[in-house]
Amino acid sequence: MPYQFIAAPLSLYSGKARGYLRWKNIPYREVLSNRNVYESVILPRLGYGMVPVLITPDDQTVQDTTDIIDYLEKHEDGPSVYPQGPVQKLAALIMELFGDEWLLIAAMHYRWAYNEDFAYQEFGNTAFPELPKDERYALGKKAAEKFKGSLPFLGITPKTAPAIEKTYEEFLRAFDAHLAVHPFLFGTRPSIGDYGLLGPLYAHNYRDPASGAMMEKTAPRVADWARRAHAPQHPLTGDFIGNDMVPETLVPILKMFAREQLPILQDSIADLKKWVSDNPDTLELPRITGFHKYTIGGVEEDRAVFPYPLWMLQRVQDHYDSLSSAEKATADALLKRIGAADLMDMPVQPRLMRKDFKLMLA
Ligand SMILES: N[C@@H](CCC(=O)N[C@@H](CS)C(=O)NCC(=O)O)C(=O)O
Repeated sequence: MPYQFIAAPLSLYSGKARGYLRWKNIPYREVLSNRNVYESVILPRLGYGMVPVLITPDDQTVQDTTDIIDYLEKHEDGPSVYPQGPVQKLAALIMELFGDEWLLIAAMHYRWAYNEDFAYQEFGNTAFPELPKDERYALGKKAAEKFKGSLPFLGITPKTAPAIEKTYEEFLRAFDAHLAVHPFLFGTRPSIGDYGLLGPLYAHNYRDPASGAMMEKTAPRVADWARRAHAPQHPLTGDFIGNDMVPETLVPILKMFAREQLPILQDSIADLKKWVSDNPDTLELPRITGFHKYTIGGVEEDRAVFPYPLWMLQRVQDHYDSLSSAEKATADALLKRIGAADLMDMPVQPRLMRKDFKLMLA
């Protein structure tokens, strides 16, 4: 049995892991996460509904795209998506966090502001592929309610919509300029950071028709990158740029991370601490620990506080902690330059871990 990859074309995180599976030339079979698979495979294995899911040839279940990629990096041969260079790797991990959890805001906004009907049909096509088109649409609309309903929790409201678009366009222009020089974030080989960006930028903002048209127009090189990073075949594995260099053209994007996402993460740490002192006997974290004010493109709005991104932040910090003092000095220079000097001064405490598909206190 090859690997089974349970996923869906419209799913943001499926696109991230699929791009990786294809690049790494992993033998796998994709299984559509229709209602039947959801009920008979996903729910019993995870205890809740989430895609994508990887089932290994020896029948282990792996969920969370980061865990899927790390599992395959460990168990399969071939070139790695983690740069060897300590500073490149730090920047790549930051980009994964930025794509997975911050560009998610733009991905959700554009899907529901400009592609609503398409999305309803796609939800129905995924869950009930056997039904006629209009029934798929009607049931898809019902199935999509939860996702559309999550917008205010992510801080996506009429008040923030213009700022979300402004910051997303700024990101697109910066990434387009980078891609004029390098095919991927750190050279000719895609990195874990590329796959973090691929989630929001492929399944939502490239594949959703109105968003894809906007991407082609505003940032054609980003659309081309999305096709390449998700392409079925990669004749060349490519290489990371030498000398542990972080391209100058990534600095504007890393600055966006520092300006926009870092304060959210700082607040989330404070909220985690509060949640832990309010719930001293609970080890499993809820999806939301509280609510806070966040700022996007200078506009303030209420938003839920999610502890999960702190697990990803912890990965960034653990990597930094593993560096020698000389390497730390080079990493510090980059962090200072992008306005993220605080990043290593805000440990995730208490530490988090993922166990049995749950986010827990370590
Ligand atoms: N961090 C997870 C996120 C996965 C995720 O949010 N998947 C979405 C579809 S793209 C989902 O299944 N959501 C169901 C839910 O949130 O209840 C990962 O990387 O796998």
